[in-house]
Amino acid sequence: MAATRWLGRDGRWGEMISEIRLRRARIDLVSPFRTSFGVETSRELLYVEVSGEGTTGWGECVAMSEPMYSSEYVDGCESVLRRFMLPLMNRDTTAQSFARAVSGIRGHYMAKAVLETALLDFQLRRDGVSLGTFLGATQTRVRSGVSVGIQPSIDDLLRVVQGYLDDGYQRIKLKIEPGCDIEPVRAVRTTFGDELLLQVDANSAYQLSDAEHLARLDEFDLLLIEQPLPEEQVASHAQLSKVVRTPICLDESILSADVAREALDIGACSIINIKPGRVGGFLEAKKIHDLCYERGVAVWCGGMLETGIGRAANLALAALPGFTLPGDTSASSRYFTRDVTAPFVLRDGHLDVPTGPGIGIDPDTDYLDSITSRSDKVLVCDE
Ligand code: SMG
Ligand code: MG
Repeated sequence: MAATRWLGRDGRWGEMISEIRLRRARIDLVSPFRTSFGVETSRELLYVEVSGEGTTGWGECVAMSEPMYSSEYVDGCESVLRRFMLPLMNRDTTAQSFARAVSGIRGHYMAKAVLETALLDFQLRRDGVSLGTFLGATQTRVRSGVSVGIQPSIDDLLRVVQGYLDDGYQRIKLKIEPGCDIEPVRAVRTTFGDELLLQVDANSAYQLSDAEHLARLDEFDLLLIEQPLPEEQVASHAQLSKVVRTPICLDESILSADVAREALDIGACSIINIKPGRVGGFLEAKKIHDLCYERGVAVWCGGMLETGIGRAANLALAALPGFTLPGDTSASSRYFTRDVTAPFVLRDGHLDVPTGPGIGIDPDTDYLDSITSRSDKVLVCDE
């Protein structure tokens, strides 16, 4: 292929994009993951690969196969990428210019994020800069927490939690739902003691009328209650926080830095779970971090059952100074028997932040190909 170099706005020569691919794959989870909205037994994957001049940038879409966590789902992401986002691309589109170009498309944060991340990875690899350095990381490793799905019985729950603590996880998050909340939390707190960093996540399963019930969690000294009420009911979370003493953390509701600012201004939450995929990408995620850091609001990095590609990028973000709480950044073995990259391994309760260019890790292409159902060239730029 002819050499395609371009003079970037920064005055430096860089490689142009010659090809974009959408890859669909599927990977089984080591155990079913049950939340208040459903059970995941495998992960439907959508990767975006941006290539040019021998460099490939990767993005992993965080959307699930069904629109149960939020309105987005993986087939929908692929569709909106193909119909409305990829047509906005040029050979010299950057993550930053892409973010501006798609700002007029409402919603579809997870679709925006996967392409923006692949573009960012592409340009950072080209420039030899790690994502962590680009974002302003100050930590070389991050404390790992683990998200524990709803279990069939309290005995099962205690066994699973014990296993994760034996692995070295520094914080436990319990998924809860109405009818499965106070007693499991009590059992975990009683069994593992007051020192355990413990929090819960309801994935929007409660109503404001459950406020008194949720206040019963106060006695367990939790770090936070994550997203108790529906995504749209930001103001109701402010009401709830007047009844419940445990800090409220928002996940699904926080779709942008503007929403984060408003939520903090009205007292809807005092902690924020930042997921780049949920807010349209790393550029917006960094804005939320910076806003919270300025205000002294703690943040932590959420997870969406990512494979190594998405996990590597999340770790770079989680290394920013405002990420003072352990995230749902668990080891590869918590999710998969074999990850698509070299596995992320827990060492002393931490995961290392990749230091190589871009996201700092490459997929094992043979293995990835073996779980791939299709890989489509969607944009080819020929001289
Ligand atoms: O990646 O460890 C992970 C999953 C963490 O609980 C987790 N994610 O609401 O925060 C959340 C959920 C969303 C995905 S549930 C299938
Ligand atoms: Mg959550």
